[in-house]
Amino acid sequence: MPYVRSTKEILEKASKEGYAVGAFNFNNLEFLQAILAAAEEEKAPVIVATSEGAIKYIGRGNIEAGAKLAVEMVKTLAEKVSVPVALHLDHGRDFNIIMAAIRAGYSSVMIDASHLPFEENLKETKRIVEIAHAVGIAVEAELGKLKGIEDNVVERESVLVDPEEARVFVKETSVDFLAPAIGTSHGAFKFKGEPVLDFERLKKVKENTGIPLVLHGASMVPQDMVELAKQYGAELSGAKGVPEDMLKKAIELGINKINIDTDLRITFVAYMRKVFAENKSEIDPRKIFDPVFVKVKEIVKERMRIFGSSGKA
Ligand code: TD4
Ligand code: CA
Ligand code: ZN
Repeated sequence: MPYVRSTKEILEKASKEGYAVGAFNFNNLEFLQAILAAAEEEKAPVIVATSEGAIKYIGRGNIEAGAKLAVEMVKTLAEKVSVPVALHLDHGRDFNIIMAAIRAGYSSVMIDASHLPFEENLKETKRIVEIAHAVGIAVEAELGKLKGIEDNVVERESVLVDPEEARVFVKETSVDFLAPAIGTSHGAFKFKGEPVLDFERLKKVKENTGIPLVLHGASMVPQDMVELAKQYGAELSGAKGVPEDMLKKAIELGINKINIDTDLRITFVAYMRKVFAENKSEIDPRKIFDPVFVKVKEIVKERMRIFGSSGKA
């Protein structure tokens, strides 16, 4: 099915029916193909996302070219599957990149001005919403900051989303989706001790806003994958992600979009290492990639089942 014009189409259904749609990051054709093959096999709606860095990478440094090629790749491949596919700009900070994505035909953009003071974040978000809505696409914004694992408790408290601010922010900006910081962070090292997410805060944000919420930094960092990578020489001590029961609880409390990048990266790296180690004289990149991307596809399928989006297309 077709590339969806606005990510809103996908997330409004998820919100009504109480499940979450995975937003999976890609930087090249093979990752994108693996994600879409997983979606097709699971009959799951899917969001594929590029960071600003991904757009630069795809465009070999040229932003306009990168955004355009990303759209072209996604549209071409979306025509060949039966599930709805949206393309999203993840963590847009640079106005020029956000505009390039909108012009190129993305289904939604994130304006990440969460590092700015509340009023400025609100103003920036409102400006992007006006432009994006004029062309019929959706906008995601962020409140609070994704924590670093070194933050102490006092700092942590101050960087998490304020539910009262969320109410005002959504009303004033008309933003379509909101990413509330509730204790996750990007990457493979999310928690120093036990994983903790602020579910009370999430619940209040949902009550105060009523719109689809987004969980960033949601990779599970499966320990078997970490062990596999380590077995073949990776240095990943202390790698830890969000447990499955916490993801499910977050979905129950109103998360409808879940961002996953690290789980794909770690699966890719673990199996690349394994394939290299086991096939020392193989020099055909296709023979190296094929078994690796089967594993990337499998991890995407697993996530779709956990998020409840399987069978929802
Ligand atoms: O928003 N994301 C994905 C972040 C992608 C970063 O890409 P660059 O390296 O190009 O900047 C997430 O929330 C993913 O969270 P995860 O838990 O998978 O790290
Ligand atoms: Ca941010
Ligand atoms: Zn993120």
